[in-house]
Amino acid sequence: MKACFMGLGYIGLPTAIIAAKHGIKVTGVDINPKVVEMTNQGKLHIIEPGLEEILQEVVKSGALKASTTPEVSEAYFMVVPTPFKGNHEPDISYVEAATRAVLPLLKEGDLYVIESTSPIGTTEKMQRLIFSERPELKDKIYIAYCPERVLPGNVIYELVHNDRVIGGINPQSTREAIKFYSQFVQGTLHSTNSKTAEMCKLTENSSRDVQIAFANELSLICDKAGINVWELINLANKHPRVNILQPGCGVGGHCIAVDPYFITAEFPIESQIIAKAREINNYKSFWCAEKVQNEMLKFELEHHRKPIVAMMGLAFKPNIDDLRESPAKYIVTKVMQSCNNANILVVEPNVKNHNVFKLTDYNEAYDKADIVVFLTAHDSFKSLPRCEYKIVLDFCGICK
Ligand code: SAJ
Repeated sequence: MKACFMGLGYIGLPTAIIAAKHGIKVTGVDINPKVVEMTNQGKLHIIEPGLEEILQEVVKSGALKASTTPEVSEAYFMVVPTPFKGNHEPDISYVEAATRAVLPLLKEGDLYVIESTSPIGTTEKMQRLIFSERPELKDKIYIAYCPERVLPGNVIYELVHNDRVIGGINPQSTREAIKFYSQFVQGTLHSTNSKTAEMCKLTENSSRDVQIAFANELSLICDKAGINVWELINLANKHPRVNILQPGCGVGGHCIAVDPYFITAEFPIESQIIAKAREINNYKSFWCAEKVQNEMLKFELEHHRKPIVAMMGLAFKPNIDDLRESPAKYIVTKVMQSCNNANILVVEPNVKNHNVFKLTDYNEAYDKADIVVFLTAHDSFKSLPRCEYKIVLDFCGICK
């Protein structure tokens, strides 16, 4: 079988590679010629442990080929970004552009699947677009939505073992899509309709956002009440039906901090909790930055000199090098702006160089600092010695 993956990003590329590894002849398409060139050379342009070896294998065997234009196939997958516009309105223009690119190639019996996180009704919208341009294909091709669920860093395992939700525009489409994914997915493939599958993806990430907001709200209350929030959550979680997540310096990445807006934009009256959770999680980053600034001011008043501050972590979550939409990066930027970059040591052990921040080794920064601010709970920070002379602001539970 031949399949065409439109988009070779964090999800499209790994999925294309795993599909190719399982005997599917894959064309991976990206508008960025550099990505195409690297992929054809067997080089990963994203960071994902273990994936480059498999890429080299499938490129060498001819199972995967990258291109800037799609090729005639039997199945087409839209795995392109769906960002939001200025007012948090979802932007599905990449999905539409990818769909238009494959439109002329579609023929009877083909499968068309959207994997990109999408607002409710996107699959039906693309169905209308396809049939308005190619009316002869009506009821002759299969159209479905199947969201990805993988966690960066564990993609190879999760692509194969996670359950998936597959929603067609009709039962035949769902069946055909299930047939395709069963070639490499060992998890259960759950069938539904396209709107439910779209909402399911948004629900999963909004649910996590709401749960993190609860933990972040507790951290604000505990800060005022003089209670250690980590101890509190640990104790509350001893209840058999309580399972609170961890507070942090805000919610980052391009999924959890984005997808809830796809619901709130369309259902502003109904989605009160979802909207509030977004607000709380955004506010937490602002609050952390203020807290650092206040501590710096206090230090200066007491010691008649400016403090040296170590900002520990830039990545959006522990043990990765991904800085996109990172609350830690936001806090570091805000603090640096407030003091003209003076005496701020920025640490990110998973990144070698950064074009904006001059990075300092974490041991060195910790040694030199008067104030240590833990922003991302990287494992490497956990082995730092405890020093009672330092002021420590722990926003991510390193010292818990
Ligand atoms: N975070 C906390 N406290 C926690 C857990 C996470 O503050 O207890 C923060 C992290 O530090 C980070 C943000 O939340 O800033 C998001 O991290 P994450 O690990 O929760 O999620 P992502 O964005 O890496 O991946 C999520 C996953 N979705 C769910 O767990 C419901 C993943 O399965 C999805 O495939 C992915 O979004 C996606 O692509 O949608």
